[in-house]
Amino acid sequence: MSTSSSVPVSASVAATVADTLLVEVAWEVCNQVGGIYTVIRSKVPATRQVWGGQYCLLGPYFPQQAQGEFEPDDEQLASSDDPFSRAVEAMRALGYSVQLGTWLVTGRPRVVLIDPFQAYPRLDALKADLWEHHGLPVPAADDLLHQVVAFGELAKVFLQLLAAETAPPQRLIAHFHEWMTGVAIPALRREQVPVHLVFTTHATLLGRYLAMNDPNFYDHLMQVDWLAEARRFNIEAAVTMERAAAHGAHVFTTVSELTVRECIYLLDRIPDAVLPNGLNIERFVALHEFQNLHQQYKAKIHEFVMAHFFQSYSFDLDKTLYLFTSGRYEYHNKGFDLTLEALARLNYRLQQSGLEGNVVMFFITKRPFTSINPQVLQNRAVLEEVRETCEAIERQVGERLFYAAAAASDDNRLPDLSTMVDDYWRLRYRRTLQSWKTNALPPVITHNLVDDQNDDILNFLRRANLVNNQHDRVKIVYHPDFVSPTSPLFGMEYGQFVRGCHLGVFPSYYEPWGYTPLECVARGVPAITSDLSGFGDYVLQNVPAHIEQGIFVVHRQEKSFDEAAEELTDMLWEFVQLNRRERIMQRNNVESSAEIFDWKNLRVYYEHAYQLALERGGFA
Ligand code: G6P
Ligand code: 1S3
Repeated sequence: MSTSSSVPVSASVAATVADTLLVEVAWEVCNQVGGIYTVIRSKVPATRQVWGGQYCLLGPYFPQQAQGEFEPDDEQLASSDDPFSRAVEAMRALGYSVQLGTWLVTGRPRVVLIDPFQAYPRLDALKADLWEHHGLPVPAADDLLHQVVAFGELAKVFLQLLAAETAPPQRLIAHFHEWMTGVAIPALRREQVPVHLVFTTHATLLGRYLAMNDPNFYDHLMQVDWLAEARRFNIEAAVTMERAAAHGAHVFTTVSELTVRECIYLLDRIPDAVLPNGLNIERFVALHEFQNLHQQYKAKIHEFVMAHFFQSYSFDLDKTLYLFTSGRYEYHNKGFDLTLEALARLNYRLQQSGLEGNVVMFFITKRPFTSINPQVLQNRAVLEEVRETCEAIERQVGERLFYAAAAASDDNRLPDLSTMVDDYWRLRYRRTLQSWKTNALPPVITHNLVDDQNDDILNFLRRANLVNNQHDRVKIVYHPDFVSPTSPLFGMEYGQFVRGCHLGVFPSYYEPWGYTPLECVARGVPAITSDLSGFGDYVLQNVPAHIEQGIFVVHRQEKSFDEAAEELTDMLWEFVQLNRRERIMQRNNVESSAEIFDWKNLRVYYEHAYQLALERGGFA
């Protein structure tokens, strides 16, 4: 049972909405790729609360991906007379295939999906137009760029038809996310379609490449020659599209103050607004409920840890803390390098300190692998066998003890329980345990990687000898696949895994926003972020009591790697010294602070941007 309070819509916003249509265009509508999916999906309930039936999402139609989350609604199309349906009808009448339906996510918004491939026969002409009118070069053999160009054209046609369905005083706003959809913007401007255009970049393309390749990216940012660098990374077409969208929009926005800097130096336009990312925060009516969930999912992680480690050596799970990091495999950008360095230092401090307890650190990311390590799977299976054997013995002893107790006459002492176990189960118990124990160290990685030798995480662990030795107080589990309920190792949702952990560690070097720490906070799990992530920067500026609320920000701006690693080590060191009562209190504080990041509070930034777009795009 959960609650989600609603913030009232202001009178001025309500007045604007009454005669305005809003279309949000994104590549990730019904098509999960990365963070933008989270933005648009989680924002739906708050957006619908303001915009109701005036709102629609537009994206590319990929039947495979849309299958599980899109429901076509042709009956509604036939009976409905709203502008979105009429525009879909009009586009179909022109011979296009267009899907209208519902996105089956919380808030159930209306969506229009258009198959980009239907424009492929005209690709050459579309590319020639982009070059001739906007100087956008599209190379011959790049399928993603071809899809983007084709979808851009079809999105333009849809918006043209929708604009034709709206008559003053009704107005139309189209909000494009990221360069993949923004490619429609220059043509909409040139053809003077009466649409108020907003473009949001969630990260600049060049910024991401440069940050990955230049250890002093932030120092060099001001001197970057964007064209030369775009050519060097072979991304000239996409970067040019991104710049054209940024320059063509009436209102240009990004997701954090940090990305503003990139926009200025790499896209040459100062963003008009920053639109911070939120989540749809649902809180439990009974406050202790999320604490119970922590306990419940931690027990599931315990099972994994027992299977993974206990065949080599055991340790006290009640004194074990679960830390994790997760995200796309960008070793340097996501701060995996800093995290590893701090873990090695923490391991040393723990060994020297005499402090009790262990830390198990999970790296959850995605790398090409051939299979799950068979030994890891085997351990899991043997542990299951141990459990079944124990449960069978427990049942047998339970029944026999019950009988003995009921039949007892004058001797009320507890009988010797070991005599109540059959020889069969004794033998099976011994045999199971024999096959369980080994002298090998628990592996640091759960899968066999395609390229084990050149993996940065593994190479660090080898160099630092942080390889799950018995004396190591920081143990490592590198899981190069996302956690999912179908995974034989964890068998849980990512969100459940997060709840079962004690701390999320995300000290990114490059992160326009960064949802991972926010996803921890939303579940009442403390998190570490950095001042080079949009989220961390927002927290520093807007949440003064963030430390009390369990959000820790590593200072990486103008700090050396070594200084940042030491600060992160100190944070981890402080955390491992908390006692259980302090951790429970901290989780309560984290959970109660999450509401700041609810879209109901953050949607106001979007409303301002839309207001600005309406003021700017003047159409006769
Ligand atoms: C939750 C549960 C408690 C449990 C605690 C463990 O708060 O409600 O019953 O003792 O988790 O906390 P820990 O930080 O040690 O996992
Ligand atoms: C981007 O996704 P990414 O992980 O490629 O957009 C996200 C949503 O705005 C943002 O959280 C993230 O930092 C960006 O990098």
